[in-house]
Amino acid sequence: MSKPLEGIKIIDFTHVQAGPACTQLLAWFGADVIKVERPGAGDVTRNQLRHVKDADALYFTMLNSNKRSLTLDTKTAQGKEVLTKLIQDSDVMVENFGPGALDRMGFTWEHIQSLNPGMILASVKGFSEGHAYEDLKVYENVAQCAGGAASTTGFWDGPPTVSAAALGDSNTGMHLAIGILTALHQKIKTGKGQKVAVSMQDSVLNLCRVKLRDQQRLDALGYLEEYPQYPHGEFSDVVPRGGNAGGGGQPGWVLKCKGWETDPNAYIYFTVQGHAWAPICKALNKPEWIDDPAYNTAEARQDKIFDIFAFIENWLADKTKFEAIDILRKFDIPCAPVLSMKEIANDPSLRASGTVVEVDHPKLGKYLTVGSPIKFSDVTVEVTASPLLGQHTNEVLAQLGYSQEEISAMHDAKAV
Ligand code: CAO
Repeated sequence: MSKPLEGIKIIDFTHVQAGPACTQLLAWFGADVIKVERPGAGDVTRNQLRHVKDADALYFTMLNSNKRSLTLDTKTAQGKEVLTKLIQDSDVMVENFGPGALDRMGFTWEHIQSLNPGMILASVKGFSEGHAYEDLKVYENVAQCAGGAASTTGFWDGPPTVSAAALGDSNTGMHLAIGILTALHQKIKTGKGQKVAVSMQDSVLNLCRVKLRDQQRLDALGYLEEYPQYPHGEFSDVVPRGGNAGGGGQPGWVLKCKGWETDPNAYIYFTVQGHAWAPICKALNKPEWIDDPAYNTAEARQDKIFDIFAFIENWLADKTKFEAIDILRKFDIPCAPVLSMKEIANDPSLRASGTVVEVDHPKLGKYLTVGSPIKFSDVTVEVTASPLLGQHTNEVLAQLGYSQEEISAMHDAKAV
């Protein structure tokens, strides 16, 4: 069966994580993604944190599956000529170079449009065009700090904290993918391409939307009732770090289970969802709390929520996280075990759903990667190995119409 994006040609001029995460997604869904890399070097992540000598690092293989690799020195005249042909022959070009790099290479948006009016140019930058910091180069944690995530993550008595989730990188790539698909859809109607730009700061902030909500509530009220600082602690004039609080209006916390003294992940997340109060009391064997006015509303529970969590931890003391969830799930309580990466890697459900997949790589051997988190009823996503550096150079050049002699000359001139 053909894939949904089959026939869409994408020049993948991306590196590190933000751009490659976007183009990998499009490649899974069938686009022909040609990764353009500098001859001899390639994407810097091919070499970063290698654990097998002479084999591409997992950082690269896990972000570049299902693509083809073309080496091209786009600063040489021949390289520019090949890139020009590629632009004329493609639907989308994705890039996440430092600010101004594409212009310095000679491929301004105006020039790209003149070469191919249908071209969609999709860019990731740290900050949006016109922003006071638009000239800055940006990596993941920088974006988390600039987008409001770090200031609102962590505990109130600790420093701003970055998340392990790639809110700045892969998250921005996912935003860009949505932008590209939207532009492709518009092109069906107008026949025209356009520029799609996503900044890492904006993408982080988009996920921190509820914290901007909280800032406005704090400005108006002087307190935030769902934060651990309420009612006993102090609020300043900025949204505080709330530790492991729910943030969405349902109080919750990470609670210790049996074995927490030695296992750093022997915890569950427990949510005291308002309308689940009666089942929670039943599960905890505390029926007298169900109708007790000191407990039976969210407002009444607020000033003793940490006493309630302490009571639940006491209940959890002789149960592993998995035993606890097996009991709590019968009462419809929103909760989950804190899973370690090792548990996730070996989780049979994640393997069965194709979310964790094993891939065979010619040099690296078998490795695990995260497959498509998006599931379709009519599309099967197969994850194939990432390309070796320049693996498809000759093939792509031949498809662009170059003869074997011309291709050999380009190799000799080190343009590819
Ligand atoms: N042939 C010839 N030159 C090439 C090339 C090729 N195939 N591919 C890249 N280059 C050149 C660029 O043209 C650029 O040259 P100039 O600076 O001389 O004009 C040069 O390589 C460096 O590119 P860069 O600025 O993108 O790379 P960097 O390592 O200095 O910075 C990064 C990396 C990620 C900080 C920067 O690219 C950036 O800020 N990108 C935008 C934000 C982003 O995506 N960050 C997330 C990365 S994931 O954590």
